[in-house]
Amino acid sequence: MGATLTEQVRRLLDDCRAAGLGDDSTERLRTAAERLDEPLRVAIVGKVKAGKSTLLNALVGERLAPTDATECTRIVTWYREGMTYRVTMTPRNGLPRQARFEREDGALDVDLDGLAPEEVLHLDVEWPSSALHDMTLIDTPGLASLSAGLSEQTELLLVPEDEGPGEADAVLYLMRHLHADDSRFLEAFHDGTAQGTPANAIGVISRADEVAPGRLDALESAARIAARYNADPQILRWCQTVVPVAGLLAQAGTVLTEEEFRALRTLAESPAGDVERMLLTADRFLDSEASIALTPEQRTALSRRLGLFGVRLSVTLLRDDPEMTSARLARELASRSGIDQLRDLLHTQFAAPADALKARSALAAARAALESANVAVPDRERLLAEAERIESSAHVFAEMQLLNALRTGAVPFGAEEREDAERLLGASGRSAAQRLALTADADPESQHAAITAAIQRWQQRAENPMSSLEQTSAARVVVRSCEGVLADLSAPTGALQRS
Ligand SMILES: Nc1nc2c(ncn2[C@@H]2O[C@H](COP(=O)(O)OP(=O)(O)OP(=O)(O)O)[C@@H](O)[C@H]2O)c(=O)[nH]1
Ligand SMILES: [Mg+2]
Repeated sequence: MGATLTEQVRRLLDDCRAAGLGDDSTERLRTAAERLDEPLRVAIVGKVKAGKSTLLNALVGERLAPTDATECTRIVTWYREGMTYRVTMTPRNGLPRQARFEREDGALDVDLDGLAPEEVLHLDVEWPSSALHDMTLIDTPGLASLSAGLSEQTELLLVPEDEGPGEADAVLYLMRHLHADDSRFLEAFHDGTAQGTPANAIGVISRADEVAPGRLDALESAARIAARYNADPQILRWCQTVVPVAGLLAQAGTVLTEEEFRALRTLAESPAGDVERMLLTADRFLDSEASIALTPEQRTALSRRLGLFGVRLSVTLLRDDPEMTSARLARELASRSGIDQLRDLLHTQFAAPADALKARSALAAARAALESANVAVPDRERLLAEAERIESSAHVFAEMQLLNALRTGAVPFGAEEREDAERLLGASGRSAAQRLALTADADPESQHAAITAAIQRWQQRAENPMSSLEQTSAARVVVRSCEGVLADLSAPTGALQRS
């Protein structure tokens, strides 16, 4: 078997370093090589108060990122798996240094040692957490508004300097309000960058429980809105899919305490009429004089922890099932929050093709270093050609590129063909069953039949004299993806997953 994509890219980076492209490049190439061994980096971005830090906590499974208006929410903060609990602060001027921190109700409270948030480039949190094993998560300061643009540090994450890779391999875009300017909001991140393609971005309708205020079916409304987004070419230009997530509910689901559970039970057992009235608005819930055995402090805590929707939902669930335990309630909240679906997506869309996404970032680094190098460097042309060769020979890049082209409408197919192509290219997951829209336990014969039919279908599309040049070459890429799936299905172990 030939060298894997990662091996080829690693060799290219080594060769570039050996070619002596200059001091700046050496450092960048070294960083790029190290990145190949690291977990995938996923940045969470969105407007101010979109729910970024809350979602990060829900993904990690513990309260960690501060969610209130502490100064640390204004600093880009990396959360990565570590052997020990440690926070490193990189000041704008000066060397990185270890920072002291406390945990306030779970959330980290980092001592900036007298520096203002603006004077800190980023914080780096190392945390022993299996959730961070495959993915480093990066919390970013909220965008004040569309026109204000990205903060300098968020920009570095997403928008590469001189054509190199951004520091993040993939992005979650949180959108809270469903305004007409949503797609422009997404566009703002992508402003002319090669990195900003749908292959590495997922859109999230965050704070989904607030989509239909006061309604227990808010999450269904949010799901309908997400479905509309998923059919909107303007949105799909920028992210491969949009899902609704109620981060606060998901976070509550991971850290519901016995005390909170008891308070919710008290509410569920109080006179229904009183409870309904007090749950109409947040203000009423906090101020109500109703004779319910919860102190104002307890109500404040509940509403902060679960939101009004979460309280209402919990009360309903507890009333419906008097046997409900704290653990089951927590699971119920988490499963309704949409976080599992997002986790699955992160896995199929980011973690499974992580090597490809990282290789893509590394190739961008190599190319940037080569292009900015002195033209007199003897090996420059040869290495540029090698970068080109790796890029064009790795089918996974062709798949990503075609997915992007389909999304941006650069290759005009009808809706049905486009969906078929996207699925076969791995847009809904990279396993054979997912590409073929079969259930995971589909027997080998049906998989075989489905893939053979797909090959035939797309072969014909490629050979159809009515197909345009773009359509023909797109169809060839799809055929090649299908052939790869067929090869895996026919392999003796049968279970090799293509990457
Ligand atoms: N109802 C509801 N509230 C949420 C949800 N997610 C976050 N919030 C609340 O929204 C506020 C902001 O949440 P954060 O997670 O700090 O949002 P952020 O995007 O990190 O905010 P900045 O970093 O300040 O831009 C907090 O009061 C959260 O409790 C959600 O899913 N539902
Ligand atoms: Mg935040």
